[in-house]
Amino acid sequence: MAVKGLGQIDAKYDGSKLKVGIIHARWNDKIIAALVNGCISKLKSFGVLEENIIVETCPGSFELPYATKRFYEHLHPEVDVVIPIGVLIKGSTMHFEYISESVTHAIMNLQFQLNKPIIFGLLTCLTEEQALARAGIDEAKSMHNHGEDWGAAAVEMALKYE
Ligand code: RBF
Repeated sequence: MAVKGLGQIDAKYDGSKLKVGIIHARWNDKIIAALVNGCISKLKSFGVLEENIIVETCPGSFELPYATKRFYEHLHPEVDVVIPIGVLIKGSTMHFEYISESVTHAIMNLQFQLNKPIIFGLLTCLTEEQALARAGIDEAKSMHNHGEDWGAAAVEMALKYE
């Protein structure tokens, strides 16, 4: 039995009135596509309407915090929750460490600056194999698709803590 993951959902949430933003980086696009699709299908399973899911992109994960800020403040102030999605895979230089840490802190802080929920849709993986498994792609080692968790977390945060 899996121990990790969101666990049992704690209430029956009706997402039919919610507006949700998804901003995804374009690096590691195959993995991103699976995560975004998993996220969208989970949102829909809570009743979020297709027309109320706004998908936008940015170049890479480093750009996610600023893109999220401007999305909320300028492009779509009507949304209830934003899910920034990125996939960082460790390479041979220090980029991974700097981007992972700074983006994580920036997203955390942004919630308090904007007073809005922001979901942590960032995979920080040591190998491509780890990232594929966490997007539910790698059949052999497949875990569940983490994008689904982010969709469920968004609905709960938007409705319970509105
Ligand atoms: N962006 C990602 O979203 N995932 C990555 O794994 C990733 N790796 C990078 C590795 C290097 C060496 C560089 C220079 C950039 C990388 N980026 C990655 C892009 C980064 O988040 C950003 O979009 C660019 O640096 C432009 O600001």
